[in-house]
Amino acid sequence: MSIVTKSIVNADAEARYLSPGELDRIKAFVTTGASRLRIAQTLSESRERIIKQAGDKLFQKRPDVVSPGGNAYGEEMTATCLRDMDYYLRLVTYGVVAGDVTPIEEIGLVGVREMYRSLGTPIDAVAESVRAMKDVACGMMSVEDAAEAGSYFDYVAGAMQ
Ligand SMILES: CCC1=C(C)/C(=C/C2=NC(=C\c3[nH]c(/C=C4\NC(=O)[C@H](C)[C@H]4CC)c(C)c3CCC(=O)O)/C(CCC(=O)O)=C2C)NC1=O
Repeated sequence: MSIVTKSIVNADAEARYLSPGELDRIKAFVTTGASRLRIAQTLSESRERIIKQAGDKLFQKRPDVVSPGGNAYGEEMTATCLRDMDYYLRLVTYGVVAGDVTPIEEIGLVGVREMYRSLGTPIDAVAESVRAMKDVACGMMSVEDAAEAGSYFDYVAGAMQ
């Protein structure tokens, strides 16, 4: 839910007007709108490049995951790993557009530790892949946009610590 919808739901539950604090937060959301849409556009348009380059960085840093016995070893498993990175990049774009981490949390982070544990996937390496995507993606943006985008990647990687 975006901050606009969330504020309206909360205010209406109490049959009241939006509070000054809520209006301030909505103002900040509207003011940052153009920048958030620009970021989401960059991430969407460059998704293949971001995932390819970040994947290369990850496998350089963590050769164990693509070595025999590693969780992403073999063409099919490596492709599944890159697919998971694509999932997280997509979720980051949802968060950026909504100005809210809730969609990322609900779609991709609830129960994620247990899931990766049962798959035998080293979650610290998944977090590393998210940080690598952050580095590649933020390198394509202005300093301001990179700071905004970076916070969502940090949120995902942080939830995997
Ligand atoms: C949109 C929300 C969502 C997420 C997040 C998601 C993740 C997800 N990743 C999976 C597997 C996997 N995920 C990985 C990923 C990796 N292995 C590594 O060593 C690397 C560190 C890492 C890549 C960065 C791999 C290799 C598998 C396959 C594991 C297996 O089948 O043994 C699976 C098991 C089912 C399948 O293979 O598709 C799920 C559900 N699915 C979803 O619907």
